[in-house]
Amino acid sequence: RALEADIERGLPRGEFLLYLQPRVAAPSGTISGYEALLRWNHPVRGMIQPGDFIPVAEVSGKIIALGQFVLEEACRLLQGLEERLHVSVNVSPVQFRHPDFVRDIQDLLRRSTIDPSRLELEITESVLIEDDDHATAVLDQLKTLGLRIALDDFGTGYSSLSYLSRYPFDVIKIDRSFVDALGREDNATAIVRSIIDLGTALGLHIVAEGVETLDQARYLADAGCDELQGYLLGRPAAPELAIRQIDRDV
Ligand code: G
Ligand code: G
Ligand code: MN
Ligand code: NA
Repeated sequence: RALEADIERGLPRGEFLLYLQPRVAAPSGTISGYEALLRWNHPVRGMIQPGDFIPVAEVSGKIIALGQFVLEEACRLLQGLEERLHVSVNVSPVQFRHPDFVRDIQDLLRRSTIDPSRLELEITESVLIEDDDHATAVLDQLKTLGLRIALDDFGTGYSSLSYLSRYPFDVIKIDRSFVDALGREDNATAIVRSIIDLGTALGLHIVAEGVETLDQARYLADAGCDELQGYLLGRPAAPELAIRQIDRDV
C-alpha cells in the first residue's frame, strides 16, 4: 500500500503532529487538560484525519511507531504546560497488545521529568475483549507507573458495566452519541444521568465528550459530570493555538 510506505517516510520527516482539544472542569469552565488527536500533514494529500490512516497503520504494524511518537510528543507538550494540566492520548488495541508496550512507556517516563499522573491513556472496550488476563496485567502495570487510565467511548460496547468492575479505570468518557441525544431522545437524559451516578459511586472521574451546546453543558454539569469536552469548549487545534485558548464559562 502506498499509504503504508508514506507513513514510514513521513514519520521521521515531521509530517505527523498532535492537535489538542481542551477538556474543561464543570461547572467552572476552567481548562483542566487536553486530548491529543493525531493529524498527518501529508505533502501531497494535505491534512489527513486519523480515521483515514490509523486503520492502515494498525494492519501494517506502523501504529507501533506512530503510537510511540504520540506518547513522546504528549510528554514533550506536558513539559511546556502548567503542572495542573493533563494530556490524554488514544491507545490503539494493536499498540496495547504489543509485548513492549509497558516497557516503552516505562522508558519514556524515565527519560521525562513529568509527573506520570498528568498523562492519561484512553482505551476503548475493543482493547479488553480479546484476552482478559493480559489486559488486566498491562493495566495494573500502567497504574503502578502512575498513569491515569480512561475508558473511552463509554457505553458503546457490549459489556461496559462488567469492565468497570473488573479493570482499574480512573476516568470514564461518556460517548458523544449519548450527549448528542440529550434533549432529543426520551431515554437519553436517564441514561446519561445513570452513567454519571454509577461512575461517581465507583469513585471515577466522569468526562462527557461531544458537548456542542450550552444546554448540554449545563445539563451535564448539573448532573455531576466532572469535565466536559466538545466543540462548544474548543475544537482540536495545533498546540500553539489550543493553549492560547482561554477558560470559558459553562
Ligand atoms: O481526531 P478525530 O477528530 O478525527 O479522531 C478520530 C478517531 O481517531 C477517534 O476515534 C480517535 O480516538 C482516533 N485517534 C485520534 N488520535 C489518535 C492517536 O493518536 N492514536 C490512536 N490510536 N487513535 C487516535
Ligand atoms: O474516539 P474518540 O473519543 O477519541 O474521538 C474523538 C473524536 O471526536 C475526534 O474525532 C474529535 O475530533 C471528535 N470530536 C470532538 N469534539 C466533538 C464534538 O463536539 N462533536 C463531534 N461531532 N465530534 C467531536
Ligand atoms: Mn478519545
Ligand atoms: Na470517545
